[in-house]
Amino acid sequence: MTYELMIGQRSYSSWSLRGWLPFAVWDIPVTLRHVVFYTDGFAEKVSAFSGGSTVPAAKTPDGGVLSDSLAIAWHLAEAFPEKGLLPEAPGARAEAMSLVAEMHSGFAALRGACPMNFRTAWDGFVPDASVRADLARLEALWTHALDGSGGPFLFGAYSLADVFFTPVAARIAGYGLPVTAEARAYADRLLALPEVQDWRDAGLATDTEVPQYEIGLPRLPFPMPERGAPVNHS
Ligand SMILES: N[C@@H](CCC(=O)N[C@@H](CS)C(=O)NCC(=O)O)C(=O)O
Repeated sequence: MTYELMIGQRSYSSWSLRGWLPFAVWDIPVTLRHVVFYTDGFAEKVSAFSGGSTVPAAKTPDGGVLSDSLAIAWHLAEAFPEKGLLPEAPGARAEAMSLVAEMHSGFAALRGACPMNFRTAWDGFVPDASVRADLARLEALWTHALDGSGGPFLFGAYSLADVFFTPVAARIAGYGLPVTAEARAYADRLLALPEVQDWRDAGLATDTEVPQYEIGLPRLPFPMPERGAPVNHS
């Protein structure tokens, strides 16, 4: 038995991406189950799988049910301590956990105004004051972590903190959000990961356009950076 993971459309489901990336990056076998937003049966399928109403949701090999991306992340970090999903040093580990938690509970304005959409970029998006405040907080968190670790990821080696900010990187790219050159470069490093490129490619190949994600601005090609090197786990 392996893990089972239920996800929505890869082009749009930011929380599904957060749930799936740890399995992909740290090479944890998983069987995917797919559901499609805005179609009949979505709620019933999710409920039958996890008892909840949102994706991602996962089942552990021994039948434990995880109905939230944060629970999936904490569980995998605990179940595979040797894989280093979180930094080892206690201070860095605490800060990484704090960033994951803040991403999970916060940035509501940014998430609301800029739904993740890997299929297109938008021309002329103007963030309002609440989105700009979220971006300022994001830059403060990223600068503190990257300056402290020296990069290339928030805590040096790739961790769950990077996983949780990957959908934000997609928003920065897709909406052309005004961030510092350092923040944009970090966002592009997240999007360059082979696993993220695979996720987007699979979404482009299998998803259909969801009209609810249309925001009424002219479209541009999504500025996906070139495929980068795999994460170094040593
Ligand atoms: N807190 C949840 C949020 C998950 C969430 O909102 N997922 C969205 C997809 S990205 C969803 O399933 N929406 C369907 C719905 O709300 O009916 C988590 O982190 O897992």
